[in-house]
Amino acid sequence: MSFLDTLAENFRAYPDKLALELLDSPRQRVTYSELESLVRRSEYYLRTLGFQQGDRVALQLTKSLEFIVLHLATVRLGGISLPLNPAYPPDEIEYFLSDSGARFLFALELNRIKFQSFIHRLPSLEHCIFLDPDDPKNFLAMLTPESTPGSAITKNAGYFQPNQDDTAVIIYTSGTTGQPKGAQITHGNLASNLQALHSAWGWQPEDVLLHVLPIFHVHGLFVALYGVLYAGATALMLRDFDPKKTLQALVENRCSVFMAVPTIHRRLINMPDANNFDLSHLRLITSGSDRLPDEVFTGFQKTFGYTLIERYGMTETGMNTTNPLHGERRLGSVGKPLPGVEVRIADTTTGGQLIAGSVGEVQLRGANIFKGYWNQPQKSSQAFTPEGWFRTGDLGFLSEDGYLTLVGREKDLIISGGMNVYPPEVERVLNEHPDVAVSAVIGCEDKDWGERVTAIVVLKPGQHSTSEELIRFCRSRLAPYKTPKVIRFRDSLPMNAMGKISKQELRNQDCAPEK
Ligand code: MCA
Repeated sequence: MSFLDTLAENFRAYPDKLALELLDSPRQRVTYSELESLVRRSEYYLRTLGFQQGDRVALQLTKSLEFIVLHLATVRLGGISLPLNPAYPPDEIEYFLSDSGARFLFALELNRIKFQSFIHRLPSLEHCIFLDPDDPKNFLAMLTPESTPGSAITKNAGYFQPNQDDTAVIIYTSGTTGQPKGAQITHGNLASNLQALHSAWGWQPEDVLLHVLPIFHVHGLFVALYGVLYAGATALMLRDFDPKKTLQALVENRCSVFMAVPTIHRRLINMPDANNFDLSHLRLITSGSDRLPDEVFTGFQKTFGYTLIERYGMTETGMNTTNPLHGERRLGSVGKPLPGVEVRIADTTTGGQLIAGSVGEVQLRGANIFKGYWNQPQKSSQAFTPEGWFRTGDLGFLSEDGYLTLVGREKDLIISGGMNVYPPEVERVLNEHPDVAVSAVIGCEDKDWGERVTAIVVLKPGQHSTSEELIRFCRSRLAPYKTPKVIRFRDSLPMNAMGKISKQELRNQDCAPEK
């Protein structure tokens, strides 16, 4: 059964039940039947614009009902949804739209002028619709039954019946080389991963999840939001994360499920009055997207009396492993493979499989693994071993009893607040600055972000750019979370024996230990 089948069943099974509520202003709430009718009207609207199966629909919107409804309408019509971070600057957006060949774009009204500077360069982009989800006369209000007569719910009204291999969503990920790549997530990937998580985490229709994550990533979109819709449960959503509002909402609404990244969990336990919040009604609290530091694991236990469930996933694979809901939630480990997911540890030189306890590359197989990068056959095949194992680039080991522990990465990657930052992408931007001779970007340990994006820059002779100027330059070309938080200047960069910049030496010298 596809996710779309389960969603359709839940539309029928829980017509009057609250499906989604956005707790921020403007407050929006819909039952399952209201959600279905908004999705159908959006499908009708897209069809009147000439939508065809396989069309790519880009969404660069804030976390809103508009985003969710348009996203669901796209996949139910057999299209490919392209969720985009609203903070991406125009250069990055132009690349995503052009690479994916998007035919539709829904973007924020306030970005209209920015988009107008490049839209004419995108021949496949036929429809740009600018919305303001904060306006009461917004897009959804315009989709009345009268304006969308063909969307009336009939018993036999259909939706796309996907093959396992049909792409449902493309999520762009950066990389260590070249431009970002569009990971194609198929209907088969979604169904298998949702089913696995449903049983591992004991999802129930009675569950109420507090949703504080962005919905343009796998974590917030599939693990949290789809998790709710798949279970016929309820999602209460905050657009932005705020520790106080989060604790209040968890308690006031007696939520049963909460999912977050370590930066968020740390900020919750650091609230001065955290002890006053009784979270004992929560049955499932997970942590992912970044390594969970030991002190956050134990701090959460001490403050809230709850042992966090750390799990491990990637954009290309969805969720791979989790600590158990019932059983030992092991400190420092990301748990055991989910049903249907195979995990092996491979020697980084020979590629041979290693025994328990030995550190090597984590490799994965299963119906959860993506089918490849959009229009990138070579990069797609490089992502797999000849035997079909997906190479994660993460280093780890399995214990005798099957728990996976991650110990590092083979690839040059920084994870800041749960967001992946690829240093070469930041270096490329810095090196474009006329005053910069060369730069190297590293992640320094940071109590709040996990890792802090730090750039070491060598200026051209006679140039005097300041760190503020270079940060401003990066801000205009990169999403804010990729922009270095710190820039240090040096006369030269240390080289290793291979003649490459030694990032390890830079980390030793330039990441001053935090007090
Ligand atoms: C915001 N800023 C950041 C980050 N987020 N800087 C570095 N790293 C970040 N992650 C910057 C802003 O640009 C701003 O900079 C300043 O920090 C404060 O912004 P604000 O919006 O207030 O940030 P925040 O609300 O404090 O956000 C922190 C956050 C957020 C809540 C931890 O980053 C977040 O929601 N992270 C979760 C990301 C996530 O869901 N990742 C999943 C992808 P300035 O002041 O200069 O303007 S990974 C995934 O999906 C895989 C499959 C998995 O396993 O989960």
